[in-house]
Amino acid sequence: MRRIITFGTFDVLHVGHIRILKRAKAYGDHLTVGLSSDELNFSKKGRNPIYPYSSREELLSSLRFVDEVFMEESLEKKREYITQHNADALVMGNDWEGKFDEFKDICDVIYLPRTPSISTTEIIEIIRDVHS
Ligand code: C2G
Repeated sequence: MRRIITFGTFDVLHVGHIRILKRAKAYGDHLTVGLSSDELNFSKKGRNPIYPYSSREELLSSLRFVDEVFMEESLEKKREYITQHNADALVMGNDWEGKFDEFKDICDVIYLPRTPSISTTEIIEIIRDVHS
């Protein structure tokens, strides 16, 4: 069995998230998602996620191509998480191109093209504009 791991916040779930998760799963048989804690998201993006961790976790766990979700508490713990979850491959969107090459000694590291023209930030801005 080939195990895949990916990481992200997956806030305000959209088709870009669905596509990367589906494509990630296609590289193996089991997909684990390291889902950023609310605190980690705040430290990465300077704002709280729209959906709290429990809702983001419930949404991702409901997807048929996601087998397991755990809380990513620190960006510094990737090596530990990859090892703990026995991952054979780490898959990330290519906004992270090159950033995780240091893990090539313990697993395959694969970057996939992002889905163009959609992001959580853009969705938030559109909704904000509609209401202003
Ligand atoms: N993504 C995508 N296409 C989009 C938007 C996002 O393919 N239009 C991908 C990103 O490349 C990423 C995943 O969806 O692989 C999750 O995106 P985010 O929730 O924005 O994740 P991020 O905040 O980049 O967190 O440790 C790494 C970080 O936790 C990654």
